[in-house]
Amino acid sequence: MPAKKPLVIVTRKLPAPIEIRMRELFDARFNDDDRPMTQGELVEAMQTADVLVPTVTDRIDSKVLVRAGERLKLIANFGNGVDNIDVKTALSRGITVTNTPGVLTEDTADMTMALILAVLRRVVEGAETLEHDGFKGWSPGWMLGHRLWGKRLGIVGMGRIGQALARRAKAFGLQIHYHNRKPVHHRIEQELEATYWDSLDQMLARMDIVSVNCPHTPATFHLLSARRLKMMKPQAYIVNTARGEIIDENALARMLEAGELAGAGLDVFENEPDINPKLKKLPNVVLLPHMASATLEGRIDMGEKVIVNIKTFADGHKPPDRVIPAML
Ligand code: 8YV
Repeated sequence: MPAKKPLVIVTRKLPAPIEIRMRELFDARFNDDDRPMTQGELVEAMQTADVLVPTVTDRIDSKVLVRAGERLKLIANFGNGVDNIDVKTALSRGITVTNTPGVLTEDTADMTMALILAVLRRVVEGAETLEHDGFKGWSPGWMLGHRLWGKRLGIVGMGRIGQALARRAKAFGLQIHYHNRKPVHHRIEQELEATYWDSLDQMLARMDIVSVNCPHTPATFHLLSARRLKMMKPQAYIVNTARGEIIDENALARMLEAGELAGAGLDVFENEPDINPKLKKLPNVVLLPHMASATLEGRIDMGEKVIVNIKTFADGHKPPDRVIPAML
């Protein structure tokens, strides 16, 4: 990294306080109109910059990485998930990769809880009925949803977000179950009164609600495959605020349509921004446009993390949020 201010290219528009601070610290170039970069523009940026700050909408694959310039030494991702980056290829070319863990946890857990509530209690359907003048008066059978209290929630991936969701869900009277590569510390398990399932298949078959909260890696692509989705109870619900690729979206849409699952709350999709048209037509589904972590506070915290990672790296130290192969 040169002694002068590093040339930092940010691919999307970030909150003003972050861009101002970046301007003070770095030779920073921004994307004022916020249009996603093409692969060609990304290559151009990677040939010019010392540091690239991409987001989930940038595909940093091996094709663009092999064309990166000599001076590109850091990819400081504005985001927690790094499935948009071929990290192995980056590392093999001497490029450090960082992300923004920890600061989106509470917001994402809030939205996951909101989706659980929305789907089981038909919140969106109810609001839409009013919008379309469909409320003709109360009746005992009007808009019946399902009670959360006492139901079993199976969390797939008990990392920071999974645990934050579990804390909220416990307060709503849900019983916490989880599948993870390994059990969490017994003190956390005790606090959450959580039950660990070594076998994802076994857990899925017994849950009333399943929430996906693990990262998308080659090992978790279609983790919820058609075969596994079929193991779920037809009365069960599924919620995903992690990555669309973790669920076989076509299989899910088919099953929801056929009534083989009760409903779904989805904030993420396999081919964003495209959404399986079948999903859009279903009444028992709440769809959100990848906004689980979208709070101003969260975006500023993410930007702060990006700045700390770049500054530490530029000062010759190891940035705190390095992505290492064991995380992939
Ligand atoms: C962010 C996310 O909005 O950080 C992540 O992994 O999925 C999102 O919540 C997005 O990644 C920003 O790049």
